[in-house]
Amino acid sequence: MKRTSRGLAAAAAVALAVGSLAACGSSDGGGGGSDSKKIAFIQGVSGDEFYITMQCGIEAEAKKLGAKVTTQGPEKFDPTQQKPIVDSVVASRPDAILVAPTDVSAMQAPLKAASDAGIKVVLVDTTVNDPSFAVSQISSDNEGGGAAAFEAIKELAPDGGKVLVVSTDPGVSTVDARAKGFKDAAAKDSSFQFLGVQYSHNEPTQAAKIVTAALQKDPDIVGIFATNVFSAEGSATGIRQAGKQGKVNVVGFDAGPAQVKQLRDGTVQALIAQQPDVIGSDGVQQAIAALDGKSTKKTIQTGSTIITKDNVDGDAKDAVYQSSC
Ligand code: T6T
Repeated sequence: MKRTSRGLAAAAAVALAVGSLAACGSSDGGGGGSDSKKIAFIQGVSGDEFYITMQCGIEAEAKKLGAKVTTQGPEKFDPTQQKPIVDSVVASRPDAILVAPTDVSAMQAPLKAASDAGIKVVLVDTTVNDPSFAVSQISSDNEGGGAAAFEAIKELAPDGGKVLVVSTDPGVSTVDARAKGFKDAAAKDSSFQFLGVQYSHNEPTQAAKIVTAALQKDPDIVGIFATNVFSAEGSATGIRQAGKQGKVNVVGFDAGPAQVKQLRDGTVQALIAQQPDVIGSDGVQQAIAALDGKSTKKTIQTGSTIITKDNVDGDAKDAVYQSSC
């Protein structure tokens, strides 16, 4: 399976945080002198290889273009932790903010306020209900990715059966779109029974519990779609705990090192890797264009790769996310 340049291959066959709550990681990166443009990157959550890889793309591009980058992220993918980080970044007056909003509603006002304060806002990965204030939005084809995940499960379980989605939280634009893409594709095939979406709150232990409980209730589940790094990691743990390794097909979004290990050991059958580095570098380009008074692209869709055991050491090798730059 191949890495698409832009867009999914058709169903592809198969802080400075305030208060005690929101401790956050912070780092400096990128180049530029004292009068270089200042870009603040606010991750959805720190320690997630998806956002670490995005940070690497941002820092590399910023270095090329002579901009200075700072990166911060909340400890949890949670708007109550991300909002104080955004407020504090806005108070520090960067030229541009690249941000992955953790909730479509709760992050609307804080990010609009950033834009109203004259800061160029670029939405990377996730979005908000009304993103009209943003100079650009860059993300994967999340709905198409969900549909591709269903096609992958269908290829692995051609006779159909029960399928379940394990997601993070409702209100997160990306994973909601992935779950919708999967559900809509499953609805078109009467040999499959869609068991619904269950929410792990981005906690692998919770995802594992969801999967073990679901398998106790419906031991004949044929496929599980886990919508991101942590749901996939936990779903695979749940499969192992239930002794269903290789018997239930698991397709996960994202490709962190732990997920790739689970693919190699046969707990997970396919991964849909995004291009977080490209989302990041495109984000820097759009921010700089806006600051230079040039036109920007309102939306940019980046590509993805389906990784299986067959291509993980070949064509798909470079699609695996980084743990550090
Ligand atoms: O899947 C990515 C990202 O696209 C999503 O918005 C949140 O979860 C991840 O960061 C992976 O953990």
